[in-house]
Amino acid sequence: MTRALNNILITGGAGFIGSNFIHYLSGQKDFQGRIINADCLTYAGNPENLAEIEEKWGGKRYFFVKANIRDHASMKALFSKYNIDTVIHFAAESHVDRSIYGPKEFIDTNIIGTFTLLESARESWKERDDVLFHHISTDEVFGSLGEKGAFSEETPYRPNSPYSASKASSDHLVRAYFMTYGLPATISNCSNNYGPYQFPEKMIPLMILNALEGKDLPVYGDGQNIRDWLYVRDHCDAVWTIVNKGKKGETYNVGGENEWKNIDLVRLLCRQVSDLTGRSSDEYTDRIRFVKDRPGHDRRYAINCGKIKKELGWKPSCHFEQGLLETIVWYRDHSPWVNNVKNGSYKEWVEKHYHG
Ligand code: NAD
Ligand code: TDX
Repeated sequence: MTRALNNILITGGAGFIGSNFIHYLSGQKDFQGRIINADCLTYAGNPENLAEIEEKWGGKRYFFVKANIRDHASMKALFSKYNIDTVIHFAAESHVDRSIYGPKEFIDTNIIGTFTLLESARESWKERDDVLFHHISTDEVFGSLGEKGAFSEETPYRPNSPYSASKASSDHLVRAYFMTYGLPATISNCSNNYGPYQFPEKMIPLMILNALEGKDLPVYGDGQNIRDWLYVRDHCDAVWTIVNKGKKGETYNVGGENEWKNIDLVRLLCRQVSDLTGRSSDEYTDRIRFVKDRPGHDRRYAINCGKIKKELGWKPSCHFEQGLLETIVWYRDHSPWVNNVKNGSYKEWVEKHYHG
């Protein structure tokens, strides 16, 4: 049975990866359908990221709907109004530090929200099998690695933060809906993303902006924690590959094969910023500060993405130093976006465009 792929519901499409995905999808010649972006616009949601898409396709092939995935009636109405045949579920509370200081939103959105969306899909799709629910998840569900090895699809779940526990729970729900109700579903567990439109609470954009603004660069603990970085466009490509070719009921690990100790990454970033500004690299590295560690800070993540490479033919393609440099240049050249995000005035843009 081929997949319909005519009316794609993207949840959380105004966030970092979701908006990159919508940009990516709008450039795919094999896609001629409609995109419905449902996002409740938390602090992390900024539909200004999609101003060009709105301009080009708004009301024709692109529809923004301000809606909460926890609201069953709104979700059901969306499925019916737009005849949704594919869900790509990005919406989540995504920042680990926030989950430590306020876990409730993470439980509500990541667990209850995913459950509500699954129920809406099940009720709307009934026995259809030309549909797909693709759930976006994280490598953090697997916990922390020692010095060697990498997470595979078979690695047992051992989440350590409220964020990763809530994502683990949502993964289990998606799997259960496939096993119990036969809901056509796939899951991807991806490593750390970086690139344009990332909210500047996450490490890479935070370090870029602090460096450009002459502020301190706060590295947690001893800076020896390791993350596997993936350019966001490569992630989008992996998601689209799975949505087109992934086998229902399967999970796919997605990673950059690109491990960096935090401190080494920050030093590389200092060198690249210094090349761009012409100031000495020491001016930036002198601003590195080792600060109090994150509680429960996972030591190392690394992804074995052999399955998606072998079975679906995807692989990461962006070279890290190039991707990082492009990201620095993007933040440097988008100061209105940065200012709007930092002072919250993009909310006025939202009011004007969607409530005015
Ligand atoms: P983000 O925080 O930038 O964006 C999340 C979006 O979801 C925002 O637009 C927000 O308004 C929306 N949202 C939140 N709660 C909602 C709700 N209840 N109803 C409707 N919309 C809601 O997140 P991101 O970094 O783009 O991450 C997207 C997905 O990818 C998440 O599921 C995250 O767990 C996963 N992921 C992220 C990374 C990463 O490095 N950022 C890596 C692996 C997996
Ligand atoms: O100021 C900082 N200093 C610092 O040393 C910040 C914000 C982070 N860090 C460290 C903590 C991590 O080891 O940098 C690393 C990356 O931190 P984050 O950008 O907060 O990402 P992480 O916690 O690894 O989680 C991210 O990747 C997996 C996303 O936020 C998650 O949504 C995704 O699931």
